[in-house]
Amino acid sequence: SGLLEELEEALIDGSLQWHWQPKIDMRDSRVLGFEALVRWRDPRGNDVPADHLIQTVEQSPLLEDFTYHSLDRVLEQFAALQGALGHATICINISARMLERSGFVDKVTECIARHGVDPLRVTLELTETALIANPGQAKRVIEQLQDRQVGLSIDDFGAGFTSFGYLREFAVSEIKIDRSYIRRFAESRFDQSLVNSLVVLCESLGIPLVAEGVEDARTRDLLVSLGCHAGQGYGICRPMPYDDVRHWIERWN
Ligand code: G
Ligand code: G
Ligand code: MN
Ligand code: NA
Repeated sequence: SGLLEELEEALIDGSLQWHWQPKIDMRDSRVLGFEALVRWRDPRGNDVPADHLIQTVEQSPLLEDFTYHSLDRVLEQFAALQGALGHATICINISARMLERSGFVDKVTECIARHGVDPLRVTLELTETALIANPGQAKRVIEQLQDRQVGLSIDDFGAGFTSFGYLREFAVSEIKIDRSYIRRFAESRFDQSLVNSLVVLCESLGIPLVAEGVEDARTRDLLVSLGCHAGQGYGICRPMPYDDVRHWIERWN
């Protein structure tokens, strides 16, 4: 398709951008880290929705090139900002299919090292459906990533047919509750109960829990009162162009 050819070009000309969205401790607003989210304006000047872009890439032979390009770009930018970032970490979304590709862990580690970044400050975000598709393979790769001190976040937790079993199987370093549970949070007893249970579960397992899609102060306060302290969302800060991050940190602190 035309989109693929243009994307192939974008991997060379550097026109793909990553916006950064902060994740904070909602009790004191301390910055915990950032999630990198791809943004792309095609050659005709139209913004291509990220979900469409990712779906197209995932079904194409470009997936590997795109993934290593994204790691390279985001880690390069993270390294350049390290002095201003304190202890903040970087979360990079990775398509689950990448777990099946040979050399994935080596290439990730190599890229982190090449940019002089501490692997403890890098987290890969995967959706749970990925892990369920091929649990044996996923487990091996995740263990290797853990050995190399790279974090693993389960994105959109609860969005699919969640099996809690893999929390037992996989060394997970963060769980992100799917936005759908946070959206009607203030009105929904069910969603509050679910988050409450996840808080208890994650505390006893020692896994940090993050609420995504926090859009207003009421939701934020309620999450904190239920013990969910880490949050991300438009009500805290929208994803911003990389070039704005340094200035944003200075003003936020
Ligand atoms: O930023 P936005 O909400 O439009 O993102 C839409 C979807 O695209 C989300 O599911 C998000 O996880 C995914 N996504 C955004 N950036 C990246 C990226 O760099 N790599 C991968 N694999 N997925 C991404
Ligand atoms: O699938 P994933 O969780 O990676 O998707 C992240 C997407 O969610 C990004 O496209 C980002 O732009 C979007 N996002 C971030 N904060 C909010 C929010 O508060 N509300 C909504 N609706 N989307 C958000
Ligand atoms: Mn994500
Ligand atoms: Na998510």
